[in-house]
Amino acid sequence: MCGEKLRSSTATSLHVAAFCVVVAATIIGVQGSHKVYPELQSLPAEKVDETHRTGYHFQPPKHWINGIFCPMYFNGLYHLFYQYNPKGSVWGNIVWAHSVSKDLINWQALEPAIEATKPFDIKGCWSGSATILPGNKPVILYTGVDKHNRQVQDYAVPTNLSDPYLRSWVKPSKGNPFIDPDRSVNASAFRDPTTAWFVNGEWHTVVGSKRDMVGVAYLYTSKDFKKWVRAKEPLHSARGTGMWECPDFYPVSPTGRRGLDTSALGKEVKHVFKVSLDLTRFDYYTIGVYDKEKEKYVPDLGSVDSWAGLRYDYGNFYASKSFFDYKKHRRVLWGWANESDGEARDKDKGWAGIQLIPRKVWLDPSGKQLLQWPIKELEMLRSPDPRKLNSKVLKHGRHVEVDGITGAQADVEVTFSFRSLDRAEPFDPKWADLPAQDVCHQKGSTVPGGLGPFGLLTVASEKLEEFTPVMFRVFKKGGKHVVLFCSDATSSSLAKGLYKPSFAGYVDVDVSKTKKISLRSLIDHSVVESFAEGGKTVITSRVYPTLATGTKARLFLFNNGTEEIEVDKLTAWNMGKPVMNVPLNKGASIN
Ligand code: DQQ
Repeated sequence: MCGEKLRSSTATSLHVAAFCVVVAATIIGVQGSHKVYPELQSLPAEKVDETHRTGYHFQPPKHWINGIFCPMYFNGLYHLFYQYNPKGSVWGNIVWAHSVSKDLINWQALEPAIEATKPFDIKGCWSGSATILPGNKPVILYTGVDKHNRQVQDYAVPTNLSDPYLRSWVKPSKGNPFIDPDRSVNASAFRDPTTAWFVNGEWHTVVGSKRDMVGVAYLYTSKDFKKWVRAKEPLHSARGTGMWECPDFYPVSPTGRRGLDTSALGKEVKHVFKVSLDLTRFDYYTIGVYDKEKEKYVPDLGSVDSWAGLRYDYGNFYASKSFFDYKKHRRVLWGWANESDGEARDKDKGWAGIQLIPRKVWLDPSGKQLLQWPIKELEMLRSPDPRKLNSKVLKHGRHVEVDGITGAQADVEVTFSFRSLDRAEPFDPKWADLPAQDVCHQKGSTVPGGLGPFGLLTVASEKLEEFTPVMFRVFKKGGKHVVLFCSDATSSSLAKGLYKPSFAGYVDVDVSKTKKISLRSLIDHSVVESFAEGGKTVITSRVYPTLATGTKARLFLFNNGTEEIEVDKLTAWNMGKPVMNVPLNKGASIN
């Protein structure tokens, strides 16, 4: 994929976009958005290298995974369907793998739900979504690639609705494909139907596409969920953004944290529209209003489509999908993190790709952004005896080890405070047009500052030859302050040839009022997922330490700014290992 080409680059998103346009036009063998390695895609793993495998993130026992594509809650169980290569550790031979869980943390694996077997999906069964129809009937909408290499939209239904695990799915010949791209649609860029919603007496779904460089969400409607008609106008489109993969469209409540069913409407309800931009390989969203009469989505003023806009995660996070959890009345978001170590290493490791921890998502009281937080169920993996620190002062240039915990598999919550903002460095006006990532690259953890950099050094080796700082740095800009949040993989590994980006985003918080900032990091061997200020800004990094592995990985606190920082409160838990994709044999019951 284009992202992989850029693994060793620190290019800005815009540079990424320009680069990818050129590359995408010239590479032969790009299937959808994934680069194809014909010599590797059907090479089964001889062994599975455990060094960087995760302890509590979702992974199958081996081989390639990409994307989430279909989480759902049905009759007391959570189902996850994901794109999986049963034959190798790079993209290819994709099937819809299927796992079930009672709690979104412990998973058991079933047989694949969908494989490429029919004329309407013979060259691929790609991503899609689930909808629960009236009468409690789940249906999967997915993209099939037909024998002419056209992307068409297909459906599948469970063969036996009384099977609690929905092990077996059928793709009826009657009615498939249910959407055929007409001539005005680019049939090689037409995929990933969304969860359908019901309004004005009709079902609605959106399919991601592009027209030249215009990203498009084509809208289709149906009265009976069988015959679908394209609406005159797309639900939404935006110039210069290229292919829109995995669109997601859902309502959010203007107040509170409760999630809404995808069909929920109401005067006050806002909508979120997310796309996975193939050009940059990041997920972007806007917040806006769904005009059900005009069948249009209109982002709020200031909510920007494209890479100038908001991201769920300012790190390695793509092809995400949300679902409404009927059990807990929340909206849950899942993202996929690919590897950043290169396909040759993926082949040697025998695996590639992880699913990130599911996040509850809701609208920030400002109405201008979303908030995200790891689902509560994750806490069942926390050790009963956490390491705690209170009122610990971090002087300039100091780092302090948080001992007594496993630095490779932990959950850490910490609040930092400071007395004054006087020492905050000035924000260089030249940075205004740069992505935060580039500022973080210039102002790394070892570059001394005023108010910051301070934070955690995660997955660190004893003598700090390897470490991944998750940190804050506060700047003065006009009469205000700007908080930069970084998860910087630059020093994460002594290994050569890795992509080690200085991922970063800004946090919309007025620290002059609170003089405090909070952080939570989920550390799991080769992944660090970090949530700043209650989930206002989130960053995921993939890391491949050579020294800081397993029991050798450590965790430190640090401050490299002249302003003294106090660790008000830190709690760090070792994390346990859930049941991860142990097969659920026929006749057996889920644990
Ligand atoms: N991967 C799928 C596509 C989707 C892309 C194919 C996202 O359906 O657009 O495996 O990475």
